[in-house]
Amino acid sequence: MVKEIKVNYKTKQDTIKFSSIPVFKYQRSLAQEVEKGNLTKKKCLELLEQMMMVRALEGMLVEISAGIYKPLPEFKYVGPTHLSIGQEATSVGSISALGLNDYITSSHRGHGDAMAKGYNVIKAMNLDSLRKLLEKRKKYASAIGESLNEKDDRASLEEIALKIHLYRMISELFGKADGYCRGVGGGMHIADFESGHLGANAIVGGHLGIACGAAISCRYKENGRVVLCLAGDGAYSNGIAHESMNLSTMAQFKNGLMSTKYGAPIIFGIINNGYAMSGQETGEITGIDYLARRAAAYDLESMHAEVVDGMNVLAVLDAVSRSASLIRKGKGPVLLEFITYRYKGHSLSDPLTYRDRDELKIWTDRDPINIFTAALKKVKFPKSQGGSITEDEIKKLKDKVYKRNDEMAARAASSAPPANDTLLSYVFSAKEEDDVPKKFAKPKTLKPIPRYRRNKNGEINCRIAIREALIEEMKRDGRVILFGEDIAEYGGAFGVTNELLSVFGRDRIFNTSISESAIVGAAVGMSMTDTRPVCEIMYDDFILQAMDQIGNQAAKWSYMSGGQISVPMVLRTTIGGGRGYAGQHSQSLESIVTHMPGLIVIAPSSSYDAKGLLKSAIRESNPVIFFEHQLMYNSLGKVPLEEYLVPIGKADIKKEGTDVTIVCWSFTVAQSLEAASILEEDGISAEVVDIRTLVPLDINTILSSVKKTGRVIVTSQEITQSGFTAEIVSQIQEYGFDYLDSPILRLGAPNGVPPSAQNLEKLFLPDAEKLVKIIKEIM
Ligand SMILES: Cc1ncc(C[n+]2csc(CCOP(=O)(O)OP(=O)(O)O)c2C)c(N)n1
Repeated sequence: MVKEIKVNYKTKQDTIKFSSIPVFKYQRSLAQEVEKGNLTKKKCLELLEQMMMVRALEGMLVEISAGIYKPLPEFKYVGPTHLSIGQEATSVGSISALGLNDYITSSHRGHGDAMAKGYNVIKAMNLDSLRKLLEKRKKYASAIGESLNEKDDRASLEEIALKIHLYRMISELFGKADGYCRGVGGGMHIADFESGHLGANAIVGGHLGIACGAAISCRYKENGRVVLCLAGDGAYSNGIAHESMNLSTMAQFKNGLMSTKYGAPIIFGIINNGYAMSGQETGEITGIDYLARRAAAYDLESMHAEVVDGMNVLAVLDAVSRSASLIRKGKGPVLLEFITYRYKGHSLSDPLTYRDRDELKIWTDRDPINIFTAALKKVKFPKSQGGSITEDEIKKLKDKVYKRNDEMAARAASSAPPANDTLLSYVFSAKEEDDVPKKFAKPKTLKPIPRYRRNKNGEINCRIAIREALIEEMKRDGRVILFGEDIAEYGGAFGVTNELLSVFGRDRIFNTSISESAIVGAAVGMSMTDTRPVCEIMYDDFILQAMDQIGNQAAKWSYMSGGQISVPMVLRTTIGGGRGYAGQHSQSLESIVTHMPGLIVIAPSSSYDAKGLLKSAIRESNPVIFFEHQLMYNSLGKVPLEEYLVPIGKADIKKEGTDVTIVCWSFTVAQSLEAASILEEDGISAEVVDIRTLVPLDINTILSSVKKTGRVIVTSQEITQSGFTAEIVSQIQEYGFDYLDSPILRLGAPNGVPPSAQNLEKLFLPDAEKLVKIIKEIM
């Protein structure tokens, strides 16, 4: 397909202009807001209460760490202490501007974000939903000594819900089973998916790709939701931040290339507290004064960026409210830089030698809670709202907040830790395949679905088999969305996705920037928000660029969330050598991902398996890494016209034999079959076990074969050092030692780098002849 846009520049002299970025635009007073009717007394007290709740929670951690927290004098807190004291206005102001169904992502310093998200969801729910929520959370109500009563009014229900929220937050920090993530995530990964909190991330910047994916999901589903992505100033220098901002601002979202002109609905919020850990954003580790300047690099509207006074809850509320309404008109993304400060160090073990008291004083004089409290005391609220706020009212609110915190801390401290037998419970999601929701069950196509003719033997090549799997699943489920580098018009580096753009349109299959991290991160965020992304990374050599997103995000979120969510995404990529592409385009890096619990790893060897396994992978609830061998795309194999699935985790005996077992996967299956027929001529009967799925490994099929033959060789194109072959060898010797008549062998590539020269590449890679030679030595 020819692109809609012609590449052409008029060579006329000009200068590039950037749209300006307002700095501290908000200058209104609380009195003005109240007078205009923008803020009620109730809303103001809610803002204050939230800020106090964050301060109380974090103050508790300070005191516990110092052993002076009165309600729990003996309690030993073990865990991180990244406190946001001083930054409360940013968390509270920004999240209070969101709607009930909007999403947030947060960072290692995210207590305030989690507190505010839960709080605002409770406040925004209608009474019926609140009752339903509490019904669901009944066991937590009884854990804190509360019982639900039909006669409870809204205020009492809200109070119980807030207590439960706090109890579950503190329980998570204390490593207790009642925590939001059942105690396995801890404070740095706290998440409440039910309330739209898509998780805090301890990888600095790690969640920006996830937020971008969540926004792409919302955009695709046209659900009007906004994603607020909060991260520190340090995070915004990380590669994933740049990739995510670039991916989110891609012109195709807004210029009509896709069916709706709607910018990705995301607010990137920079919580600029002056320091990364100790590195200073301004004057030291970046070259700019305001990080908001960076927005000018990403789209022509400078992402509607603003610098906002992050110590003033009203300024934050105002900026995020305006941004959210811009976004809901399709004008996103937005970048906001909140200027704030953390009063404590990076953590409580930070000796704070890098800043002085004078600097701290400048910022403590601007304490967000004190400033807002002072303003509240001065302002005249209408009588209908209960009149002015008295000193006594504020004191009562503070007492209530601190008492509630103390009580919930005591409850959390004495609650049960997670049971030992849950140690590995949530590594993989046990979620069954879900029914396709009605809305997505019969997606429209732009033209009829192509049918691929078989040859007279009923064969198609592997490329077409994979394409058929994609087509069938895209047709079955409108939530299946494909994206990656050059997969639209170009069809991907190997032509697998050819034709799909003309059938499904750009909403369902789109090109991305060359941003491996953000591609995978977006897939994680999309899958967390109920779409079914299939992303493509051209060569598996490039997955090294995305390792955080694969290993720390995709693989871990089911576990870190305590099983709250699954991450149903597929990452397709290619492996293998034989084309002279050398060190950075022909590796077989299976073991890199098999080392990461939480990922399913598949490497089919035939057209039939590739199609059936990919379809299963797309319906799977866990993240799947799907390895396609570059040399397999043109190989023919029988594929029925009728629909079928190949189960994940089942090995397949490709040839039966009695004298020796060859365990293999992907391209080495064909080589093993070739070796088996050569051996046959010498009277050696080899059984070829194609594992098909590396994780979970069907060790039982391997062991049954070894039991029969007594001899085994494991082969793949990986280099031998620390490869997945070693894992299989180890499991055979662990569980099948008694069956063995000779040592277990392996054949991989030697421990070097794939060469380009053909003679060397041939020497480097395993083949049938090498297999035959090594097998004969043990017969
Ligand atoms: C990828 C990564 N690199 C380094 C760290 C160690 N680390 C934890 S927090 C932090 C500073 C982060 O700064 P910023 O994003 O400004 O957030 P702040 O801590 O100031 O809230 C560093 C370097 C990490 N957790 N992740």
